[in-house]
Amino acid sequence: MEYTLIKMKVLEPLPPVFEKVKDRNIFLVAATLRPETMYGQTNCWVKPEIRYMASELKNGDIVISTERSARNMSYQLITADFGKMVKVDSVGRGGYLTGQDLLGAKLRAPLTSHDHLYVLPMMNVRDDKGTGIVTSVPSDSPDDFAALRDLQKKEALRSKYGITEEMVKYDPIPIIDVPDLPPASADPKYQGLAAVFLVESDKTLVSQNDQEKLTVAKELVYSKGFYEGVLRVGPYKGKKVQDVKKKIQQELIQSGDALLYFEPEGKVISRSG
Ligand code: ZZB
Repeated sequence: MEYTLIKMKVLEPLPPVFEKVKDRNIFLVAATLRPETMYGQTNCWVKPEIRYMASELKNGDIVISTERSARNMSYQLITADFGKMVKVDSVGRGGYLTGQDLLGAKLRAPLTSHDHLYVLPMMNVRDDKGTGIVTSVPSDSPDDFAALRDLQKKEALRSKYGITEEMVKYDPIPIIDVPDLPPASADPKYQGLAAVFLVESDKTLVSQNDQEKLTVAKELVYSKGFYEGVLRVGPYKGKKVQDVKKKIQQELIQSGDALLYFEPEGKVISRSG
């Protein structure tokens, strides 16, 4: 599986786990199949309980990901030596940290219209896929919209994780018109917001925990939007996603904002758990 790894730069004030590497460039890296949706990023997701690792790339950047994906990266000419991960021991506890340590961190992400965005908690982040860090595009990803809506609505959930109202004051950005989503008969406020339309029109879909319903919605957005979608923003406004997806990926790589990342298909066998 080929992913685009999006580099999201950690901004001041740095979370305490980065105290000893203040002068370095630190990035959270998120694996995505949808580089053309980066115009609509509103936040970044981690799972508080997941263990992450800090590792060093060839160019000296520090990147945060699961250890499993750091190992994968080391086989992809991203690190200085082939097959060798370089753990940065001065980050966190011997190079390791948790999602909890990253909550509320301020980031700069490429292409989005927001100057900065925040690291927020999502329960459905998996540690066995991608980097364990996910970039959030609530306009086009039902999971992202449901999880962001949970945090916006539930003060108890925010306070449990030390998330402020300011960190969740980000509306989904209409970036892609998906044919029939919403249908012409729907409220025009859903134009360019396929995932928002699907989640809000199902009154029984109440939270990020409604996984089965979210999976159905996700498949619908994928099947209708992946190739047929038309961009509403940016230099490729009016163009079909399928015609410009690769170009947008290439540009992100050229500008240093992204890397190519491959992951073996099927069940991944991890050597160190
Ligand atoms: C931005 C984005 C925008 C995504 C969108 C999806 C959508 P798949 O098909 O299940 O492989 N993702 C990546 N890593 C993880 C993880 N560790 N845990 C949970 N989710 C993860 O889906 C790959 C997508 O799953 C990735 O693409 C990422 O979210 C998320 F508009 O990145 B995506 C209809 C989906 N729309």
